[in-house]
Amino acid sequence: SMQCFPGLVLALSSLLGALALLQLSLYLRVPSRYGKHEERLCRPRGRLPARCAWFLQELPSFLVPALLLALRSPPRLEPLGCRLLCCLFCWHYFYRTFIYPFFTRGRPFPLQLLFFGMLFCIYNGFLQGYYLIYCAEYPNDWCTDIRFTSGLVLFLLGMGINIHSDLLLRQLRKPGEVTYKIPQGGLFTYVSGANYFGEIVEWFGFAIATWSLPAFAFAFFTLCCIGPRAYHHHRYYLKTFTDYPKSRKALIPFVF
Ligand code: NDX
Repeated sequence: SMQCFPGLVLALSSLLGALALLQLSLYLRVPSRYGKHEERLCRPRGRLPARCAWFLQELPSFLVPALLLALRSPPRLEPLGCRLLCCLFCWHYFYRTFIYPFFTRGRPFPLQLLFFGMLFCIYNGFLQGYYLIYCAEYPNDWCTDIRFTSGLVLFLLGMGINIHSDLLLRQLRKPGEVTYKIPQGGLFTYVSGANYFGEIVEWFGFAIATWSLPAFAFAFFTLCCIGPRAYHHHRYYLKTFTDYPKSRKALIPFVF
């Protein structure tokens, strides 16, 4: 049966870090081409309804670690920290796979990006799940360690911000509408990328709570992936709406 190969964890985490840097260099200048940054809107072929696309894309991030957790024999019961942390990861992706897509009012999503997105979710789902279930060693009182508790608080706070902000975005449209408006309320009062800010806080919280290389690599990847996107959203709003709130920042309240 499977066992822990520390070299594999190190290799996969390093590659994730390298992918993060690649993303940063690719997407600082030009945004990734989906949503408001897709140029040719009138080409329906090669795109899937947002609902199916987000479901298919995010499913592996839920399924892979959930299966790893369920299928491990003998089941890993000790310490509690490992299972709790793995469940946190699955909980986020349960939301992202089974709840978020069914309410989204987003535009159809490009198939090509869907394909890469899915590959990414398989890769990262495996890395996080494999590490937590087969490799991670925590003392039995990890649940009371300051890293676990503060990381958990950040994770929950970030998740709350992320879900609330995505809800505010959704409410900007009636069903069937695909136009863009100025987001209002919640953290959108301070930043254009409130949902992204929440997601980034969430994964840095997860990294602190697990205190692990794979989770820090993923948090860094998230930052490099959606950080630039927040900046491009911000520029798009400033260009599109002359009455866009001047004090609003791109990603980090009051800072940037
Ligand atoms: N999916 C993570 N890279 C990504 C898909 C794309 O979960 O090849 C990363 C994720 C993938 C990416 C994923 C990984 C890297 C890929 C990339 C494609 C290329 C890239 C594979 C997997 C790649 C290399 C080179 C390394 C191989 O019509 P619409 O869709 O614009 O509508 C939007 C609506 N909305 C508005 N409505 C009215 N008025 C407005 N002003 C509006 N503004 C927006 O709201 C949407 O329906 C909705 C949200 O839109 P938006 O643009 O704010 O968020 P979006 O980017 O769609 O993300 C949705 C949520 C959000 O909560 C975000 O935090 C989370 O997913 N997310 C997204 C991306 C990655 C990620 C989390 C993570 O890294 N943790």
